[in-house]
Amino acid sequence: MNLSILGVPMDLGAGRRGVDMGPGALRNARLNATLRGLGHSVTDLGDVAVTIPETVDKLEQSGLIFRDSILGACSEAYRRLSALDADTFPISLGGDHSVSMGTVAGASQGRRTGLIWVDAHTDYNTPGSSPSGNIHGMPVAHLTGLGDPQLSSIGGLNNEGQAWRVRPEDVVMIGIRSVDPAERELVKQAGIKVYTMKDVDTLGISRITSETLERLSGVERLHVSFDADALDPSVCPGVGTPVLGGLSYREGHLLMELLSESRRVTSLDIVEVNPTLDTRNTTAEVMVSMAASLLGQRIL
Ligand code: HAR
Ligand code: MN
Ligand code: MN
Ligand code: MN
Repeated sequence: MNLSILGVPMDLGAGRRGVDMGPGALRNARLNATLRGLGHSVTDLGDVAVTIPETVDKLEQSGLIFRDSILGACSEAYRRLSALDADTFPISLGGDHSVSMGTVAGASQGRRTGLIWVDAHTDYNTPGSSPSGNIHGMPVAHLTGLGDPQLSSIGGLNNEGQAWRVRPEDVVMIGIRSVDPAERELVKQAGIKVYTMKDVDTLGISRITSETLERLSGVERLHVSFDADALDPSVCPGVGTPVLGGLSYREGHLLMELLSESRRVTSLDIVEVNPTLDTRNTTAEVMVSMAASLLGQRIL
């Protein structure tokens, strides 16, 4: 496959600094060479330019924390990715999870897209519901059309001339164990399918993956957005918002292996890797291994 890698070194959406170093940490953990070793042709597109937080006022013009700069970086990621051939598989490197407002839209090529959101958090807050005001808790809400009108229109127009959006029924979340009170109501209202950690424990990843692929059988594109905090903090310590009781190393790999076998996934994000909170780049190395499993690495 032709793979294109795009870094979005942005920590403006997170409450703690440091995920802007995620793309460097992932490249340092041999992302590109690992994927080439699996037989892929890998093009690194470099990084999107991101505003340095110290150079602007936190509330900028909009009153939402760093909204204007986040909108700028996400729009640039959208432009870079939507310019790729439809048969190129883009891998976007965060950055905090707000980068996905641009990367999912760009990777979608204006098509109906299924979104597999692997995360401890549902990231379905709006500016009105968010307890923190941090935009990395809001990307899925914006991708489905809620929240700030500019952040929810990054994807331009679809083939029918309407604003491109992810349909709530095309979103499946896996690994969830932290949802804010008002956010819970929004997730329920939207009808988003959520597999909590309780579901992972009771059903198992194998059944969850087949149900997910069945549910998303009608989409043209399929995007995996993988937040490193979905994995247990004992596996991925280098994250800004760790939550106990996460996916094991093998559960993460099994999910990626089964998705790989389906041959349906068309794009990937790796986000929320924070080298300043990590031990010896472990989190980046684990996330590179997850990407490898999604892109064809097998045990035998
Ligand atoms: N729900 C919390 C908020 O909105 C924290 C969510 C953000 N953390 C993440 N995203 N890493 O998955 O502030
Ligand atoms: Mn997230
Ligand atoms: Mn998260
Ligand atoms: Mn378990």
